[in-house]
Amino acid sequence: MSLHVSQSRPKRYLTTAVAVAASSLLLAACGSSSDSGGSGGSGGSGAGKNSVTFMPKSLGNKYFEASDKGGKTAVTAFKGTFKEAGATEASPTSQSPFIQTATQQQTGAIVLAANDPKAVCSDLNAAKQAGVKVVTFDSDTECRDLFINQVTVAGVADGLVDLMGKHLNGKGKIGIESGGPNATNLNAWVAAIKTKMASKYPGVKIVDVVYGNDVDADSYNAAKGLIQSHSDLNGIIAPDSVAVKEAAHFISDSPQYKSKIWLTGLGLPSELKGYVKSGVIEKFGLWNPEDLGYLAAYAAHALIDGTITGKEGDTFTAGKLGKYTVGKNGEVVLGPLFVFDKSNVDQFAF
Ligand code: RAM
Repeated sequence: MSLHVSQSRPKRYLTTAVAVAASSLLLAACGSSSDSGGSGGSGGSGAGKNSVTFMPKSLGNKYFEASDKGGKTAVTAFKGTFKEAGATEASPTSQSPFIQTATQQQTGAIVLAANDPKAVCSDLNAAKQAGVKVVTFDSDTECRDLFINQVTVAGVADGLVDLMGKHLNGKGKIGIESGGPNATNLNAWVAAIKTKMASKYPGVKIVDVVYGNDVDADSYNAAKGLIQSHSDLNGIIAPDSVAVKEAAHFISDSPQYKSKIWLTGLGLPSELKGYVKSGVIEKFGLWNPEDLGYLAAYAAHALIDGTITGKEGDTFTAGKLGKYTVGKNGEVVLGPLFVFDKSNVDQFAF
């Protein structure tokens, strides 16, 4: 199972992550955008055919800081201009003004993780009309040229359901804690987790689904509400990096739940390793978010230079990750779900 993490990478990542985090904090004050030029741009705005504008769900989320860092590495490698634009809030409408600005600036491609599949469509369609290539990553919408999917929906659901179902020996009550209530990826995973759990572990009942909006405080309170309102709860699946981190945070603050609630989900090793060591969480899943951004940037580049149009069977090379083929519905899949636990959690920089 390859996660494309080289031995030397963690140290380098840590150094730059500090810089990325610091700049994101500054941007997060008002919601903003930032440039980093290569030779492909046509000026200070970061516009130009070879410019790629990354739009995460929100700024300040470490998961998207990692994916955007991977995107920047790729854009720098193909000598384009990298730009990141977004707001601090992951709401359905928060991405629209940034899409409009990037279109006016004639960016070559927008690479977006959609907070809401419908709310962004009129602006993305206008961008496409103006000649901008549109790639989604992490969370899809129909109005794009290509979707870079981290792991198939079934891959995420199977992995998380098996972790929980096996731990509970097929019997118990659990809740799901998600992030943004409109996000395509999260809603697809929640639906698939429900279906898979019912068919594979019918004795494990999902009693509630709560949402933390990808915000720390909301996610902490969602976990608290879920646990306190179901006294017989045995576990939580949190398929969202902010939700799983804050559920772990709440359980850590409330030791009476530590041996009672078995928590798993999708999270960053860098954010969860302390909780793994203190026994709040044993196993969780993810992919390499840096590679996701890196692949999305190369896909944008291939669309911009006409190597691909996004149709099934198109192939392109994504730098160090190698060759990828576009599958059904204009989708490219990065790889399988990777499971982290105390044996490996220290080995990853993201
Ligand atoms: C959050 C976001 C993102 C998801 C990760 C696991 O950061 O909801 O979409 O893929 O968690």
